[in-house]
Amino acid sequence: MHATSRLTKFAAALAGAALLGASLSAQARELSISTVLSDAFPWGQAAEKWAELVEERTEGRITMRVYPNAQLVAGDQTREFSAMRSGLIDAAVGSTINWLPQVPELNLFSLPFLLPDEAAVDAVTGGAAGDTIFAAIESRDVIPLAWGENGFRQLSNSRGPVTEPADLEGLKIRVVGSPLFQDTFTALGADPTQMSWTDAQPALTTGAVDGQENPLSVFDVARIDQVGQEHLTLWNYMNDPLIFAVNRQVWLSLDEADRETLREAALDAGQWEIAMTREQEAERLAAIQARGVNVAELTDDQYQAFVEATAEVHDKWAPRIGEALVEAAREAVEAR
Ligand code: X2X
Repeated sequence: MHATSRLTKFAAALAGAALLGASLSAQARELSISTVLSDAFPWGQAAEKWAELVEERTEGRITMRVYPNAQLVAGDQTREFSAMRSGLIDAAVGSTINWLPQVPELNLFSLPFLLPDEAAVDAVTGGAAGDTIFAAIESRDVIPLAWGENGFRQLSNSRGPVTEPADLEGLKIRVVGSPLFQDTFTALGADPTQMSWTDAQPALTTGAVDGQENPLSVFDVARIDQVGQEHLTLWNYMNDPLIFAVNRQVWLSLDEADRETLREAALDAGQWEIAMTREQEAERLAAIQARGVNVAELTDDQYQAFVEATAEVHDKWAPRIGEALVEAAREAVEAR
């Protein structure tokens, strides 16, 4: 009798503890955020900022843990979107270049010389074209929340100055993402080869490739000058926006208030990171030049020669991206 009642009390206490545990775990969440670059770069800092704001605004109830270097997809950055779509990754701050194999509309940003300056980028991401892109992502089970920016991608190589298409003749250039990049660099007479960022650095070091293209922040932080890339061309041939996003199931599992918190935090972190990336461009360029890199800026005529040499890439890719989307982007750029 005595023993039974003690047992009953013990069982009740156990059940109570389990209930408490269940309700706590229903509230406390840890979400993974994938990035390609670490917090040594603005890109990784964008993800850390998002995590920090969410943790602060949910008083620690939602923790977002950043996994840099595409480690959740074993370095294969072009699989990040699929992994997020299937739920292997909860969230990501990702580049349109890495997600475009699964979301063809994202090739828009890689159309060569479509977006000449920051105002053009903002007009596209902030307008009807940006809405279409977000809808395209959402139709693939991923909820996009905000834009960030890796930056304008500039060309570097170990061979010599590049100021006209003929200078690229035969240069082996590392590219990532999609066949669009193959087409652009082939149209310019270069020899493009596709590989991940993890593989790119050794390939530059050994001279397996002659050149690469990345924003100034990446060139600067990764010390690309130290792997023999002595020549840099500022040509703004494409901008590489980042997108903050969450897997749809994860999103649906959150209540309204938490969704709003995640969205607001992503918007704030994105704005903060875009402003920082742009502000730092001048000092990064100065640092790169101070290390002895030979920097070429294009005259209007030289720029125009690159535009003309890659016009065929627009003709080929506009139908694949969506004519209406490309047109909306062009209009936004014109009207900026
Ligand atoms: O791989 C690259 O070049 C990088 C780091 O810029 C991207 O992830 C698109």
